[in-house]
Amino acid sequence: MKYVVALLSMLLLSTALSQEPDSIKERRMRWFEDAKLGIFIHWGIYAVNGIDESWSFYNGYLTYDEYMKQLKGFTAAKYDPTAWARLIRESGARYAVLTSKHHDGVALWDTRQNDLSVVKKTPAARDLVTPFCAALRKEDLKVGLYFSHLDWSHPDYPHFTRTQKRYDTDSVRWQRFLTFQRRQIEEVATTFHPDLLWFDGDWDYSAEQWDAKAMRARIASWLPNAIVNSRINGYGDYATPEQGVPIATPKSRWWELCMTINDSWGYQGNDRNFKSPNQIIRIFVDCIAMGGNLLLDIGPKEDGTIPQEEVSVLKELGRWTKKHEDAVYGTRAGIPKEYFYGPTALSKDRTTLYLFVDGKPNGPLLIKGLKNKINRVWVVGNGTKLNPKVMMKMYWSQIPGLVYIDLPDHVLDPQVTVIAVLLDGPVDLFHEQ
Ligand code: FHN
Repeated sequence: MKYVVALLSMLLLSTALSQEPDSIKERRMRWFEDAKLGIFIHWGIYAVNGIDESWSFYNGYLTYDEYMKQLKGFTAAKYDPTAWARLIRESGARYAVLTSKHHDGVALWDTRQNDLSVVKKTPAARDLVTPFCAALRKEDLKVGLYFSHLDWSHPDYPHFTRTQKRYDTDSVRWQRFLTFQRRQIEEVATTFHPDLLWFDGDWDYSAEQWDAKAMRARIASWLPNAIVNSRINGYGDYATPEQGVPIATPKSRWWELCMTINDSWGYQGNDRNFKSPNQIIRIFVDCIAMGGNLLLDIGPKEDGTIPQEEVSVLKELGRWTKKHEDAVYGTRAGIPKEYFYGPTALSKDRTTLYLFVDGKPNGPLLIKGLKNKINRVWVVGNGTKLNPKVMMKMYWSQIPGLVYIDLPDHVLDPQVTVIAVLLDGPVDLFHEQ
């Protein structure tokens, strides 16, 4: 009887989810859409040798046993979640996502489903997720937890490495794995109550094989207000482009670019290819201008310390976001590039247009096709009032004049300067008939 009730409630929930009114989803997504910036944290035993997370044994760069020897070196000896949360807050991020379990199957919490956790198998010998969640919440940050559906260590997961499969089709073993996966997700959901579940590793099997629809309904029953990313076979809430800044605005209303700060997700001491603050801020601006979020990844060392290069980047990112917070948090995608040759954003009521200016312009800024009257123009975070000049407005033409804005050198930000243009109402752009 209990099973029948559970099945029925699942069916009801999955129907309700598939018919979730836009207004309810919009409310659920609002903090995410306003947040703009999150910090991704890949932390696991792969930091011990400083090698690719999970992939290094899957791709055969070293044997599984060699990879798992890293368990003995993972200490979390200097893990300070309060300091992490304060740095994340200082970076301007409004949420963070920690890898609770990557494809290698090593859980960062005291899972009851098996012994493969940092609690039971490493010198860290404690749950690292609970203090992470508590520290984030103390800093008024939203909590995200990454979870890998696939688990290359689990004896019932069909894939072991790129060249070795445990089995092809064995419904008993696959169902046993699905039960394991479901129970671990339930642990993560009902123990930590994350605001965001960041799934990964759904690519080996279809939504039907993963029973993704029912899983999404279960998550809704455990966490009715939680947001779920796209990597649950099409049953997620938002798109997750990875590493490459989208060239065109993604079709999904909600999306988040996840990107490494150098070229590695986890800590790799040999990877010195850190992006500069200017490169990261300009990528972040591109995401804001296209109405999306940036999830910037850091990789703490095995002892829990965050590499100094990453701390420095997060601090400069924080300086910039704090100075320009009006043009970041709560804004929406800007106007098409035909009207201003650069990234722009709009206030929620669409009456303030923000222009993002890279470097030092060689002449005045130019806005075309703006039908609005301009009430005021100023430099965000600096306050200097600027004087727009409208030229080429012909009395006989419908085409709006050209708006020129001179930008004096002393107002320029060392990274990206932001100009606010207060309009006489919601932005109104001229369109050729
Ligand atoms: O395979 C993982 C990879 O290790 C990393 O965790 C990224 C982060 O988005 N996700 C997968 C690759 O898409």
